[in-house]
Amino acid sequence: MDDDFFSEVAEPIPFGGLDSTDPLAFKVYEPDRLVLGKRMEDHLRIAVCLWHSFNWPGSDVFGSGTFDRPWLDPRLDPMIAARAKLDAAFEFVTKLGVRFFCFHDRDIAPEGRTFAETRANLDAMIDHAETHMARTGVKLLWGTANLFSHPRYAAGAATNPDPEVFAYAAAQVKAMLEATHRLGGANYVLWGGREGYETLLNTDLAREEAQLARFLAMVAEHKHRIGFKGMLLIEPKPQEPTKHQYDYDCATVHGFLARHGLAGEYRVNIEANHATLAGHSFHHEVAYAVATGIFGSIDANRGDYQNGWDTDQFPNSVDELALALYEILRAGGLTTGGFNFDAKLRRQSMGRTDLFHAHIGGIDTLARALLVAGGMIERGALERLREERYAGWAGDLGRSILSGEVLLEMLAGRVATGEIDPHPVSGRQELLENIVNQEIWAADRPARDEKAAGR
Ligand code: XUL
Ligand code: CO
Repeated sequence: MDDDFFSEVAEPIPFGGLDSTDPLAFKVYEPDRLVLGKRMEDHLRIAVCLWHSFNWPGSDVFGSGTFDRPWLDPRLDPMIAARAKLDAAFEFVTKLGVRFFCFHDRDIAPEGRTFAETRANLDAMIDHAETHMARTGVKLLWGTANLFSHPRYAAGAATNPDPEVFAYAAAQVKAMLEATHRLGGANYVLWGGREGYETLLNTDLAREEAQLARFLAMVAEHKHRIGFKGMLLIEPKPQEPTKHQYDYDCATVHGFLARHGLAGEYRVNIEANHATLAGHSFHHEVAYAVATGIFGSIDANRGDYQNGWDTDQFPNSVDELALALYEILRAGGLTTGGFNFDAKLRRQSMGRTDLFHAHIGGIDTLARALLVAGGMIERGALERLREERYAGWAGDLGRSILSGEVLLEMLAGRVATGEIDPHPVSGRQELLENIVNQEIWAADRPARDEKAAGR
């Protein structure tokens, strides 16, 4: 097999600017460009995922793989194929010029006939990944274990009715958590692949919740035992593959963590399309996680508003990403997290170069959204209007209510005398939306022009 999988693409993808006609150049993303005093690359911490981009052949439930991926040829020896896949992925990531990648254990190492053989495959491939990382400087945003593809996990992993499956999943997560630690991963992700149910008729909800809590407590304990300093992240999703997934959305995960004393141990990896499948906006999920202190990282893939399933498309809406980025920047920006493209090409995008087009478009969309969000923060109009809206809570009445000094009876007395007599005020939603749109239409405008205009 050839060892140059992307020979059509120059290294690394250059910045061409908005007037560029080169499809293999970034139009907006300039890693060194400063936004709010920080480099774009450091703001966004972009990652390529191995699962969808290198491990998936372009199959769907109605048809087989369509993609030109020589490393996925089923006639190859599984370990030779695994090495070629990782070589291709590192060639891609370095040519794209991003700093991070993400993977499941099964994305890089095939399952063996026994657990010991599977472990040996993983160890050999982690060695191979370590060599590539040392050579290229590419870092691991997160590692995770695939606890959903093998038939043993058909009824869930931690929430399986059979404790032996729980134990098997525990062994698999232990291995992958240690591998992530060894590679210096910034986070470890737990997406509850099949932690949910198909029918309540055979499901004991209370028991399964207790099992999941026990599992997550064991993972946190092991993290501390081995000295892994990265963040543990749960990835909410409401359904698919199961009819109902327990980690439904950020609020559900937050309540679960609080109920089981795990609140300090886990944060969330929010996937844009999972938010919309849960009936929320991506903006809502990010804002909720920030407000409750559990925001961790992002899987940036979007859905299609026409479909009710996880289409996992590369992001292309500046409007939607800008609102999410605004919340992230307001909260001080990403720490251990990043923007991972857990996204799939469409099945007809068969060529290897299509992977570049998809990532270049997604990264440019993110970069443009970052400029918009940075402008919203810099000009501060939205924040000022929000603060004005709550100004009463900084006054005597607001403070005395929140401090617990006043009782229902005392408030009722002041209302009865007419001393307290509220007058509704405008929420000014359309004004706020106009401010956001103005930023979107003028994202490249430097802040000083704005100041000169006296806004
Ligand atoms: C599935 C999904 C996964 C997780 C990692 O919908 O998003 O790729 O991100 O297991
Ligand atoms: Co994901």
